[in-house]
Amino acid sequence: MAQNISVPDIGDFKDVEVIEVLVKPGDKVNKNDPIVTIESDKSSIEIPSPSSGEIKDLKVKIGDKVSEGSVLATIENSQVASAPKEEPKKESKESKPVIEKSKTNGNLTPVKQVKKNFAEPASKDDIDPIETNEWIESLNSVIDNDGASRASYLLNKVIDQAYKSGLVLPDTRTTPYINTIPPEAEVKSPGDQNIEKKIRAYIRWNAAAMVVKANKKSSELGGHIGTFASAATLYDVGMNHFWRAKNNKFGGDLIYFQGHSAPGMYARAFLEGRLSVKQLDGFRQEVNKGGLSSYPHPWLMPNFWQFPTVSMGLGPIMGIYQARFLKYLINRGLVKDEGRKIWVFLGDGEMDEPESLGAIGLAAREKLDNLIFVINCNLQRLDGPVRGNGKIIQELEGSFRGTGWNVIKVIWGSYWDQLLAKDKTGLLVKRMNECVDGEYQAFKAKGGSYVREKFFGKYPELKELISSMTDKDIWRLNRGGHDPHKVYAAYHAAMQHKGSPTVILAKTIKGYGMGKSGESINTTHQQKKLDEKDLLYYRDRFGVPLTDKQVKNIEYYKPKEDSEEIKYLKDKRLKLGGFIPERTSFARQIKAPPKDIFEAFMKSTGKKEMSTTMALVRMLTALLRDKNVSPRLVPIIPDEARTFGMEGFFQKIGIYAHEGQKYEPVDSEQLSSYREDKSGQVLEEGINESGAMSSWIAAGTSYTNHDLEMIPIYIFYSMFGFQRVGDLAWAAGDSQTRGFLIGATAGRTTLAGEGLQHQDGHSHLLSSNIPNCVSYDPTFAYEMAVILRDGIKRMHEKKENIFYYITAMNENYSHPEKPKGCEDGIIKGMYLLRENNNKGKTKIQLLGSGTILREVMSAAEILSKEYGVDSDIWSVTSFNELRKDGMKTERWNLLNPNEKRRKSYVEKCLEKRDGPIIAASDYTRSFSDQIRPYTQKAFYSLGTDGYGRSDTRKNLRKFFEVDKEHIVAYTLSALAKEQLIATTEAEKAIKKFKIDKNKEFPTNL
Ligand SMILES: Cc1ncc(C[n+]2csc(CCOP(=O)(O)OP(=O)(O)O)c2C)c(N)n1
Ligand SMILES: [Mg+2]
Repeated sequence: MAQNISVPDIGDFKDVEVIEVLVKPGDKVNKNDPIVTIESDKSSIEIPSPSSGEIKDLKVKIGDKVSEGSVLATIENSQVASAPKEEPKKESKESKPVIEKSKTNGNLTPVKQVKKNFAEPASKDDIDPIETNEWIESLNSVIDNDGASRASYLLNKVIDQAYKSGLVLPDTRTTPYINTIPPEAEVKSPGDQNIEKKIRAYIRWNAAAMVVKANKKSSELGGHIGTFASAATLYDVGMNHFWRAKNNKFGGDLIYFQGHSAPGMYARAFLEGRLSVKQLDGFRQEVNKGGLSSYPHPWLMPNFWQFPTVSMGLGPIMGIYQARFLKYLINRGLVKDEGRKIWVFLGDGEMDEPESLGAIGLAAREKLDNLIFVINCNLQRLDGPVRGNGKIIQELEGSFRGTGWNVIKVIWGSYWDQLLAKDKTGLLVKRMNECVDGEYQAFKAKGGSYVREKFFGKYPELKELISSMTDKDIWRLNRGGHDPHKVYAAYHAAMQHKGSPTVILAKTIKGYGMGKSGESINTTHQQKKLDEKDLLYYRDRFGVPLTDKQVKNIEYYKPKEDSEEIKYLKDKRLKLGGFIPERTSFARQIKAPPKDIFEAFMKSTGKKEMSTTMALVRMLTALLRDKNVSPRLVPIIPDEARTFGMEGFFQKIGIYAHEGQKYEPVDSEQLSSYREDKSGQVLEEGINESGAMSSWIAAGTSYTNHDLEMIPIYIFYSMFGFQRVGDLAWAAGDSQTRGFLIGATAGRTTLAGEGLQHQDGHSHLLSSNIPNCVSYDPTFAYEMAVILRDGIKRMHEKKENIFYYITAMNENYSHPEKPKGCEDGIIKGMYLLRENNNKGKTKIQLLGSGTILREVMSAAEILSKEYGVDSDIWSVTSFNELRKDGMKTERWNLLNPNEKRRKSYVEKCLEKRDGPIIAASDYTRSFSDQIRPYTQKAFYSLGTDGYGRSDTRKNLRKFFEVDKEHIVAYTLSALAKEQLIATTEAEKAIKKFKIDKNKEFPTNL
C-alpha cells in the first residue's frame, strides 16, 4: 500500500527550501536512503526514507518550500508513514566492527596476584599501635584467605562508611614512594640478561660516540648523550620483548620515541644492520643525502621515523589521539582489533607542557587501554631538577590516577628489594617518602658515602640497616628504570591491563654511566663532548670491548654478524615481526569522486544565496553518497558543528562514541537530533583544537600507520587554527599528513560581529610557511568544488604528501555559473573572471580573493559606469600557490642566465593586460604582496592589516579600506599616479566617498 513520506520534526525551521530531489518515481529505496535535501539559511539536511520500497509519486520539486508534515513523496511497501526515528541505542548490523581475539606477544603470562600489602609507616599520631596492627593483620588475613578482590571490597565498604560518618579521609591520589608492583608479583623476564646487558652497552656506546664524533667535526651540530643514557634500559626491554613490528600478519605497535633520545635508536639500528658507519657519521648532517636527522623527522627520514616528537608536548597529545583513532577505526569496522598498542616515551620535564597532560582525561574517559605512556623520570630537564622541592613521580601519579589511568611506578631496582623486605617498621619507606627530588639527584651525583650519611644517616635504625654494606654496595642500589627486571615486569603488567590507559613512571639517572662528565649533574643535558678520559671511563663502566686506541679514535663497536649478541638481537626482533622504527605504507588509493558529484555546484545558484561554508557542507554531503569516498571521510569538529551548519551529520553518519549512546537525547524527536554511536563517523572533539588537530593528524597518517587511506576534514574557526595550533600543523607537515583543514568563518571583515580575537586576517600567511601545505581562499562554490576534488585526487588517489588549507566564509551571496575552462586557473591560483572592455580608454587589473573579490567586482562596475575605466577582474584563489610558482620561476631564471627566460604563471596571466594592478583580500597586505615581484607592473595591495573589531561587514570593510568605495578611490588614485588619468578624478572620488584622509592607518587603531 502506498504511504506518504513527509517532513519530520526539523526543529524551529519553517518554509525551508528543497534544494535536491534525490529520487524519481519507480526508484527502489532502502530505509534511510535520502529522498530530498532541504536547506535553511544555515544548514542543509537530507530527509531519509522511513522504510524500504518503491517511490510512487513525487510531491515536491527543487525550489519548493516545505515545513514539518509536508508530504514529499509516496512509497509502496512502506511500513512507517511518518518521520523516521531510529532507536538511539541501536547499532546497525553492517556497522558491527570486525572483532578478532587480540593477539598477544607469546611470552606474556598473567600478572600474579598481589599477596601482601605493606605495613603503614609508624606515625606519631598512632595512639594505639597494637590496635593499628590488629587492623593490618585482619586485612592481611582477608587477602590470604579470601583474596585481593574481597579485601578491596571490604575496604571500599569501610571507606563508604567513613564518608557517611563525615570523616575526613586521607588524600589517596598518591601511593607510597615505592614500586607499584611488589617483587613477589613481578613477572620475570625470559631474556638472557648477560647478552642483553652487552647489547645495551654497545648501543649506549655507539649512541654516545655518534654525538661526540659529530661535535668533533663541528660543535654547531649538537646532540644529546645524557637522555638516552638514562633511558637505554627502557627502550631495550621494549625492543627485545614487547614491541611488535608491522608486517603482513599484524598491524604493528606504534612507538613515539622521545625526540632527543634519537641517537639510541640509530645505535640499535646500526647493530641490526639497518644503518651503516657512514650514516652514523652523518648524524645531524642531512643536507647531503644519507645523514641522520637530529630528531625523529619523518619528512627527512621517510622510511625510518614515524612520529615527530621533539617539540615537547606534541608527542603525548598526538599519541593519545592516535590510540583513540585506532579504537575509532576498530569500532567502525575498518581495521581488525589485533591488540595493538601505542607506546609514548616522554621526559619528566616534557610533562610541564600543558599539552602533555591536557588530554589525559580523554584517554581515561575513552578507556584507551591500547595506550601506554612511559615517563622517564630522571629528575632533571635542561637547566636542572624538574621539581627539586617535590617529587615528580608522586606529582604525576596524582594527576594520572586522578583522571583514572593505571599507574605503575618503577622507582627502585632489585638491589633495594632485600632492604625493603627487612624494613618491618616502614621507616625506610618513610625516608623514601620524605626525600625530595633535589636530594635524590644529589645522591646519585655524590657517591655511596654521601648516600649513607644523608639518606640512611637521618635515622639510626636505617644506618644500622645498611651497616654491613660498603659504600660501593650502597652506590649499587639501583633505580627501577635501570633494572631490566623491574622494567620488564612493568611493561608486562601494562600489556595485560584492560579498561584504562597505563602510565609507567620510571625513575632513572640522567647521564647514567657518564661519571663526572655528566651523571646526575645539572649540566648533563647539554653534554655532547666527552674527552678521552670521559670516553675511557664510559667504556669501562659498561665493559665495551674496545681498545684504548679505538676509544681515542671514537670507533663504533659492532660484534660480528655471527656473534651471540647480534644473533640474539636479530632473533628477538624477528620473533616480534621485524624492525622498529620503520615507516611504510601499503594503503590502497581512494579513487577521486567523479565530476558529476560536484555538477550541481558548477551551476549558478540564481537568486539563492549561500556561504562557501554552507556550499562546502553540501559538498561533503554529496561525497557521503560516493561509495568509495564515504566510509573514508573523517569529519572532525571542535564543538562548532552548528556554527558551520553541520548538525545534519549527527543523524546521518553519527558521532563517534566508544560506548554508543546511553541516553535519549533531549532533541530525539527532531530529524537532526544528537546521535552518538559506537560506529559513528564524526569526531566531535569538544572545545579542543589541539585534540582535534591531533585526531586530524592521526587520520591523515592512517595510510602509513594503519595502511588505510582516510580523508580527514577538520573544520574550525580559522582564527583558532594555525594561530592556535601552529606547532601541530608543522608536525603534521613533517608527518606527511594527507587531509583537509578548513578554516571556516574566515576573513577579518567577513566574520563581522565576533571581534578582535575571532577575525582572521593572517591564517593564510601562517599556512604559507608550511612547505607541503597547499592553501586556497575561494569565493565561489564552483571554485571550492574544483579545489576539493583536486585535493582528493592529489592526496588520496595520487598519494602526494601534501595537505590542504581552505578558507570558507559565512557571508551569504549568490554564486555564478563556472566560467568555461577556468579549472586550471583555479588550481594554479588565479583566472580571468570577467572583462570590462566596453567603455574606457584606461584599464586596471583588479585582483580579488575570498569575499573581497565581490567588493572588487562591485568596484569594477562603478569604475566602468561612473568613471569610464575598464578592468579585467581576476579571481585569485591562492596568492600562496602563485607565490610558490613565482619563486621557482625566478630562481630558475637566475640559475640559467643563458637560457630563454621563463615566465611565472602570474606573469603569463598579466603580461598582455593593460594597466596597473590592484589586489585586495580579507587578509593582511602581505598576503597579496607575495606576488608583487612577479607581476612586472605597478602593484597596489589592499588588505586588512590591524586588529579586527566587531561591527557590520560594511563598516568593517570601510574601516580596513577594502570595500568597493575604497577600491574605486584607490584605483583612481593609482591610475593617476601612473599618469593614466588626471589626479582630480581621484581627489573627487575620495571626496565623494567621504574617505577620511586623516584617519590613522588601521594598525594604529
Ligand atoms: C616545546 C619545546 N621547548 C623546549 C625544547 C628544548 N628542550 C629539548 S629537551 C629539553 C629538556 C627535556 O627534559 P626532559 O623532558 O626531562 O627530558 P630528559 O632529557 O631529561 O629525558 C628541552 C627544554 C623543546 N624541544 N621543545
Ligand atoms: Mg628529565
